[in-house]
Amino acid sequence: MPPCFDNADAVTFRKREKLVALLGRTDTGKTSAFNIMTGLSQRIGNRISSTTQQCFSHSNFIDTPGFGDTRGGESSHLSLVDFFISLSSGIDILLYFVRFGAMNSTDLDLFVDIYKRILSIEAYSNSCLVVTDYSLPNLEQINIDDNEERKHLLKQLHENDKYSYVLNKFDNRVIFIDISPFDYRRREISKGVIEKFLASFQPTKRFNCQNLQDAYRLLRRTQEMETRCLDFKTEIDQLKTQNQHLTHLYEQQIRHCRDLEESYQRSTKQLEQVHEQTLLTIENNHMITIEEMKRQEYRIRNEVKQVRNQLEEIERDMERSLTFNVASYIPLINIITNIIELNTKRRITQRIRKTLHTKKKGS
Ligand SMILES: Nc1nc2c(ncn2[C@@H]2O[C@H](COP(=O)(O)OP(=O)(O)O)[C@@H](O)[C@H]2O)c(=O)[nH]1
Ligand SMILES: [Mg+2]
Repeated sequence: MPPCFDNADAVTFRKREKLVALLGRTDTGKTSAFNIMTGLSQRIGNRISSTTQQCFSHSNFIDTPGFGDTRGGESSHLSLVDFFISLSSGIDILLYFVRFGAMNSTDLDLFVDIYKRILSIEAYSNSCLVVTDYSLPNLEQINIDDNEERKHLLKQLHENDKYSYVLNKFDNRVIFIDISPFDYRRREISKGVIEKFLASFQPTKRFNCQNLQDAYRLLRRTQEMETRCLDFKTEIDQLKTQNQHLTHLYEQQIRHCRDLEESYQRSTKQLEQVHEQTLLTIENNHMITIEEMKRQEYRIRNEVKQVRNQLEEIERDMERSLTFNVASYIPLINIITNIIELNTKRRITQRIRKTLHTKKKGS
């Protein structure tokens, strides 16, 4: 028979029957139980990941996505609560699924979280614990109330903190089933166990799904936060990529800077060397110039000396020549003097003669 409905309006249609919701962690056997109870063959999981993605109702059973399913996250919880809220008539029985021998502290945390955060503790009185994967042979006996084996097993379970906590909340309402895909008989026994329990369990009142409004708001906010977180994550990823890019650029720039610094230092060194060489050259040139000037001065001094000597020589020569001239004129002067003397003598003689002559004439 194909499913007649998979929405809340259709579920409320069958008000006279007990409305049963199957809850629990992913992979605990909810869909398997749903299938044997409804005769449908909804896809079941593979014990690695969940298959049920949204609430699915048929007859008076509601299969739900598993809590703690990382694929759906808060959005799958939100759709579950959304679905429950839309069940205006509420839910009669909540079957909470755990696997036999596999309840650990994470499962217990999840249980507490679901009842406190989503369903509210009022839901305890409408709930029953369904332990799946019960592989021991006494499947029928273990579900009979006064059976000694059941008493013994429950005692054992109570010794385990996790089971004990759940059983106490549910007033020891617990059934054990085994919906093995390979054992038709055990599946049938399991179906009978569930039917028997549903028929016998009479909760005092329906669990009012309207109480989930707060949870809904909370989940909606959580989902918004999840979305924002995802946005942030995307932004962070982008920033990371940008950062990597910038880091790469920065490293390139650093390398470039180092190269520049090295080349600057090389250039500075070269410049210093050139400067030193220039200074040396200037100094050398200066020394050479001073030497040269000294030599020139010396040479000029010598030349001056020579000239002076020459001058002195010339002077001496001149002096000498003057003396020589004078000396050389001496004979001439003597001669001239003699001449003059002679002339004088002659004139005197002539005068005397003249005088004498005159005298002679006068006499
Ligand atoms: N042997 C055994 N296998 C089970 C039982 N319940 C579930 N499984 C297997 O566990 C896997 C997950 O079951 P499913 O119904 O999809 O779990 P859901 O995620 O809670 O709906 C499937 O491979 C089932 O065949 C059980 O009681 N006994
Ligand atoms: Mg499922």
